[in-house]
Amino acid sequence: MAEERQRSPREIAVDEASIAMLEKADADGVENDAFSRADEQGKPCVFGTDGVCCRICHMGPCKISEYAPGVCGATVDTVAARNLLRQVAAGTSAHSDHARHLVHLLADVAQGRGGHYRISDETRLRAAARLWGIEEHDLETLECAGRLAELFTEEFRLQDGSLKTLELAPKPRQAVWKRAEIAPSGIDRTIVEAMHRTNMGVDHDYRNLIKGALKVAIADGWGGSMIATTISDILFGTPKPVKSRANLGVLEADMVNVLVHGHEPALTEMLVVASHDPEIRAAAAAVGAKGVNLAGICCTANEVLMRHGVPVAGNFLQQELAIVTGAVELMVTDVQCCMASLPEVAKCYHTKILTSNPLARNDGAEAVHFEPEQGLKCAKEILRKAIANYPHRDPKKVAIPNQQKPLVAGFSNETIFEMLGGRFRRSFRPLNDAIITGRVRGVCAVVGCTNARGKMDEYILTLTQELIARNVLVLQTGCAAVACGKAGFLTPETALEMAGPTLREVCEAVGIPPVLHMGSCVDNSRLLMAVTYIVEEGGLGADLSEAPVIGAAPEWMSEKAIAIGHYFVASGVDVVLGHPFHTMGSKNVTKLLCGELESIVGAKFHYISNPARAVEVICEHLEKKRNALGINKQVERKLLDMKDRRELHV
Ligand code: SF4
Ligand code: MSK
Repeated sequence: MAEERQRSPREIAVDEASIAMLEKADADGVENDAFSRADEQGKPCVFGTDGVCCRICHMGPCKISEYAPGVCGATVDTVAARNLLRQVAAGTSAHSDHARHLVHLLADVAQGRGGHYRISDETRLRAAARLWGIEEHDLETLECAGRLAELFTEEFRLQDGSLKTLELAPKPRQAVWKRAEIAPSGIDRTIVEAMHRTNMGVDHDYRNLIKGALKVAIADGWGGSMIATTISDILFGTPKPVKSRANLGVLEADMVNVLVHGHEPALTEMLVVASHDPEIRAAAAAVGAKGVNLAGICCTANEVLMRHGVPVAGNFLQQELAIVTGAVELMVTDVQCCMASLPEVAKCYHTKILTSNPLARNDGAEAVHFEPEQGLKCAKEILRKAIANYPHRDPKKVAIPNQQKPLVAGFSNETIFEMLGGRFRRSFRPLNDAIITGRVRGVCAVVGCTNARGKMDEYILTLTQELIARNVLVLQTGCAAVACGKAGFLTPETALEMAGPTLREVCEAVGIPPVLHMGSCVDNSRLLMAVTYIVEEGGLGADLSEAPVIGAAPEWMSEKAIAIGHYFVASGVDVVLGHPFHTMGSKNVTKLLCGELESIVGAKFHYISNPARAVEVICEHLEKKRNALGINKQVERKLLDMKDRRELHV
C-alpha cells in the first residue's frame, strides 16, 4: 500500500477470507484496491451525487441548482431524470447485448454451426417455443431452435407494436403498461429512443423521462434478460439443485487455479468441459499440478455454479482479493463488472489476465479471440496458458484463506415447480397455500451488487437473516446470493435453523430451503416469472402488484441494478434500495420515484440505509398487501382428525 488505509480491513469486510486478503495486499505492496480507492476518492462531488451535473452538450458542463438552470434552461428535474434514464438505458443495453450474443449462438447451433454447443434441454426449448406461441410439435429439435432464434431476433429489431415477450406477464400488468404508454417495442429501438430523447434539447418533462426509464427497463427484464435466461437454459441446461462451495478457500494449493469472471456463459461452458479433458489433466500433471481447478467471480460464476456446481471464489468486491491469494494462474474476463485494475493487481503476482470479448479489452491484459464454433479449442488453449503459468507461482506469495462454505444453488422456476408439486403435478400451489394461510408472510427478492463505499456483504446478510426469521421466503441472484453462500446461508440446514417456525415447517414439508439461489443478474427475469407463476396459481391477486412480494438491492452499484430496480417497479413490485439513485438534487423526481409511481404502475422505490428499518418496511409492505387481499383474516387451515369431525357432526 502506498499509504495507510483509511478504513481497517475489519471495517471494510465481514468475511474472514476477505479481511485476511486485505491485510495480505497491504503486506505484499499491492498499490491499491477498490476499498482504498473509494476512500482516496473522498467525499463525492455533490452535483454528481445529486444527479444535477449535465455534460450532454458543449455549452456545458453545467452545474444545475434550483436557482441556476443550465445554459439551455434545463432544470434540476430535467437533468436528474435525464441522467437516470441514460443509466437505465445503459443497464438495459448490457443485459440485452448479452442476450443478443446468445440469440446468435442459438441460431448457429440451429444451423449446425455451433461447434460443441448443442441443445442441452429440449424440454425447456419446446416449453419456451410454446410460451412464445410457436407450434412446435411437428418441428425437429433444431428447426424449433431456429424458429425460436428468429423470434428472439425479431424482438430486437421490432419497429412497431409491443415486444411479444411482454405477453408472458399477467394480462392486468400488460394493461397497466399500455395505459401508461410504457410498453416497449423492439429492444434496440427502445434503447435508441432512450438515447435520443435524452439528447440536448429533446425531452424536458421529468415525468415523461421517468416513464421512458420504466419503458426501457421493461425491455430489459421482460425482453433482453428474459431471452438471455431462456437461451442459457436451452443451450447449457436448466439449473437443478446442485451442491457446491463459496469463498476464496475454494482455490486449491496444488492445482492450476483458473478464475472465470464477468457475465456471459458461452466460453465458460467450454472451459468447464475442457477442464475435464484427459489431455488437459495430463498437461497439468506434467507441471506437477493435481489438475485444473475452475472457480468463478461475479455472475459468470453464478452461471456455471447453477448448472455444473463450479465453486464460487467470490463476489464483485473479491475479484482483486482472489488475485492477492497468489494462487491464481489465470483469470479470464468477459463482460461487465470486471475492474479496470485487474492487470495492475496481477503485476504483484504471477497471475495472467485474459479478456475474451472484443467489447471488453483491458490495457495490460492479453486478448484472446473467442469464436463459438471453435469454443472448445479456444477453452483448451486458455487452460494450457494457465498450466504453463503454474511453475511461475511464487510459493512465498501464496496464502489461500481457509474459509469456504458449502451451499446448494440451482433453483430455477422449473425446479421449484417440481419441488413444490412433483414431476407430474408441477405447481406453485403449496407455496400459494402457505402464503394464504400466513405460514409464509410473503416473498422478498434480495439481489444485486456489493459496493466499495460500504461494508461488503453486511446489509445483504442482515436483511436476509432477519427476513427469514420473520417467515419471509427469500429469493436471490447475483452477488447478493454469493454473499449468502459465503456466510453459509445457502445450506438448507443452516438457513432452516435461522428461519422462523412456520417458514421452516413449510420449507421442510416441500423440501426447499428458505433462501433460494436463482442465478445471475440476468436471471432476475426468473424472479419476474416466479411472481407471475404465483399470481397465475391463484388466490394472491390478479397482478404482480397485488401479491405479497417485494424486492431489495441493499448494496447495489451498477447501472444494470438501476435497470433491474426499474423493471421490478414497472412490473408492480416495490423495491428497497440501500442508497438512493443520483437524483436527490430534484425533489420532484424523488417524489415521483418514491411516491407517485405507485398510482401509475402500482409500485415505488424506498431508499433505506438502515437494514433494521428495511426489515420493518418490507414486513409492513407484505402485511399491507396481505390485508388488501383479505388473507390475514383467514384462520390457519387444519387437518381434521376423527375427534374434530365428531365435534363438527360431520
Ligand atoms: Fe448545460 Fe443544457 Fe448542455 Fe446540459 S444540455 S450541458 S444543461 S446547456
Ligand atoms: S455481478 S451487476 S456486481 S450483482 Fe452480476 Fe454482482 Fe452487481 Fe455485477
